[in-house]
Amino acid sequence: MATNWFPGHMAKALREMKEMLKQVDLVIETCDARIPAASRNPELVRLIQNKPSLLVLNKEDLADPAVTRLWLEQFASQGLEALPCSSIRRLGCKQIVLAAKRLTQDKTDRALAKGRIFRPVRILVAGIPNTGKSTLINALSSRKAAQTADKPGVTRQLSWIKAGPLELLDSPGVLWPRIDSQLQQRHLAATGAIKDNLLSGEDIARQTLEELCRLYPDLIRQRFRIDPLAADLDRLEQAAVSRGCLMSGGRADIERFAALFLDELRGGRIGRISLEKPGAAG
Ligand SMILES: Nc1nc2c(ncn2[C@@H]2O[C@H](COP(=O)(O)OP(=O)(O)O)[C@@H](O)[C@H]2O)c(=O)[nH]1
Ligand SMILES: [Mg+2]
Repeated sequence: MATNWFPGHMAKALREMKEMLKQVDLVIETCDARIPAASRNPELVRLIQNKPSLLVLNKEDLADPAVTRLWLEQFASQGLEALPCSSIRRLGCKQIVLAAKRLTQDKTDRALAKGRIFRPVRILVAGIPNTGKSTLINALSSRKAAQTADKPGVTRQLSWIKAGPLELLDSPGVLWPRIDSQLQQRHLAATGAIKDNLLSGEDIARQTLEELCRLYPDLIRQRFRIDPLAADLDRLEQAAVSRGCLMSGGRADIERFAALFLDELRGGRIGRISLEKPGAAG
């Protein structure tokens, strides 16, 4: 069911974004701090490579802080400006404003030298769906100017929003036509960046639970009361039974539990979890 993978509005958004780049001083690229590899669109990265840019690792409140630190070190070593942020809690916003001003200082100074009056720093906020672009804009502008939603595909129009010294352009999330890595594809689905119906919810849940049993056994043991390290078990079924997610007759209701598990994961209720570490193969 790959019908919605690269819908027409995303292709159109990329084209429009290319046009908008001429008008902006800086691009803020948002990614999901839990999956900083899978949640960056290589086509967008290519599109903005010659523009000053700032990578925001958003939803930092849901990610493992130790792993986020590793990512920040890795991006710094690559000469890429990156900052952590929890736009929903408005944490990290001041640093973003300061970085945005610093990264565009040359341009501002040149404009002033030419005798131009003050002009706000113009910023395009771009990234894949559901990485919190609209929430970040609202946090930076201290009001609910941009529409947000816990599902991809809500922001469809490009529109400017004033935020003190900044002018922010919200944009629709853009995916790319081919995601080669199945692992990254699953990470995108598990965190809610792509619509669930692209992959089976049960498969995503089962594989992600397996992954979490390896990465965060203690969190899984605490939350689902199963043995995360026992061999040869369907842990999804075990966790469903342990949670009391049963059908009449007493068998595990795996479909219902898979949805519940993904909901808890996406909402951060299992704990602060990062699915990707720097350097790991995708
Ligand atoms: N926990 C957490 N959730 C966030 C954060 N930023 C955004 N969200 C949530 O992620 C979902 C998508 O946000 P939205 O701003 O609409 O994403 P967009 O598609 O990139 O514009 C919404 O449910 C937001 O409440 C954050 O920093 N932390
Ligand atoms: Mg949006």
